[in-house]
Amino acid sequence: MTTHTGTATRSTQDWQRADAAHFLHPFTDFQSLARKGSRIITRAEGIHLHDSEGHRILDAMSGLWCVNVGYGRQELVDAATRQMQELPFYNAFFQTATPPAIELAELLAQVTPRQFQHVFFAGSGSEGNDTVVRMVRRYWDLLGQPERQVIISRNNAYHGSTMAGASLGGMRGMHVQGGLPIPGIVHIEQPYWHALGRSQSREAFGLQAAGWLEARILEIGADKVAAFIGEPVQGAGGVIVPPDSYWPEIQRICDKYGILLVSDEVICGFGRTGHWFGCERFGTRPDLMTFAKGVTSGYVPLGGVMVGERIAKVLIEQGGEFSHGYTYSGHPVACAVALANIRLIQREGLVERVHGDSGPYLAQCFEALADHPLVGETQSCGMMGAVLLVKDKAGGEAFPEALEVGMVCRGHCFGNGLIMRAVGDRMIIAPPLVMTRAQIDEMMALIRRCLDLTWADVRRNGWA
Ligand code: PXG
Repeated sequence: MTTHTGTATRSTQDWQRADAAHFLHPFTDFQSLARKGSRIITRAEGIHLHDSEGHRILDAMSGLWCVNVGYGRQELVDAATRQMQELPFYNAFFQTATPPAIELAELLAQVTPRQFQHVFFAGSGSEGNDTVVRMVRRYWDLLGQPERQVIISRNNAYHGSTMAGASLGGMRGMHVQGGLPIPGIVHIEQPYWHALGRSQSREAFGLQAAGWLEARILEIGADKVAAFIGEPVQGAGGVIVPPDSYWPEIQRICDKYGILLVSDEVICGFGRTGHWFGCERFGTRPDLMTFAKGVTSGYVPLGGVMVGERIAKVLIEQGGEFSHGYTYSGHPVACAVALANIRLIQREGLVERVHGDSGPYLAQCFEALADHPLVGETQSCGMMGAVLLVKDKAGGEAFPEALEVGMVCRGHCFGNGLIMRAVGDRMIIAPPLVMTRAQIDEMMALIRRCLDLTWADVRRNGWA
């Protein structure tokens, strides 16, 4: 089939040939992809993608956890067009600023929790987290405590792919490539009840998992610890929703030792959890908040860090120059799109909709999957959900990793017009926040069909 796009008219095979010849994809086994050929996504509207073979696909991952307002929103296109015509770029380095960057800073101060009145702009979530590392160390330096260097994170966290982002993340496969983590970053175990705490109640396990932070602080020495960072709900790690007891206890421990709390809201921010930010869902008062993705609904790249007044005051009043920043910090087109996107979220009441309607409905649908013979656990939070595929439903025993049952299921999703991600054997979704109940029904029917097909494979192969 031949596809016409904005740039060219070529056949799928032709796209795939050129792709394999020149394009090194992120997080990809290049040889394996070249053998199979990429799926070429050519256009999208609402919650659906179209590929170069004419398939229509329900995008239950919002692109990559980011297209929160759905595809094809004219308001965002218009905002970008107007800004490109008026002023496509100017920097914010040499005591200059542009109206969209200022206005976005002002609007972010309004929609984020009260302690945030300042923002540092970056181009992505990874750059945001690099900013976090430099900023917390700078903060403690300015306070005369330069020995406070250590940042504590968690196993199976994802905080990006730059040197600092990948170091903060708790993915071993990333650490072994490039000599990571960088010095001064350590990890504690994650609050994953099904894997680590099933002998106790969820709430008791939440307290135990938070206690691992206190134990590590005492081991290192509180006077050496700068900050703790975590995603309210671990996204790329498999949509792991922590017990409700976890975050308040983490906050108590950070307060007790005077340690900064960083909430990585790259996925959870801008309504994903049914609150503007995940910290509001789980009851923490972070000092720093990383954002990206949903701030522009992915239409253009933008990230950054909300800086709490505790830190902003020190940086501003005691600081001198903070030697950090990016060419695209406060990019006017990105900021103009973010402004249009946030105003659209406000106008359509998307956060309230996820909180009061679509989130609870999705939760109900996910709970209903628990009766499926393959399913060991279901979790959801706002417009995010996970289904854990297990070998033994009664005992919760996992499939051997080598069987890659999650990938088998993902294959059926691909074949049935559904984008759902597999993280090991956790099948996860994070659909656009604009999804209606009828569209949730459409998605759930596809998910159930793919689970049935996977179950049939499992039975046929004698895996359970
Ligand atoms: N923090 C969190 C919590 C993220 O999820 C980043 C930081 C980094 O953002 P950038 O914009 O630098 O990519 C992320 C990104 C996946 C997947 O496989 C998830 C992300 C990125 C790529 C793949 O689920 N999250």
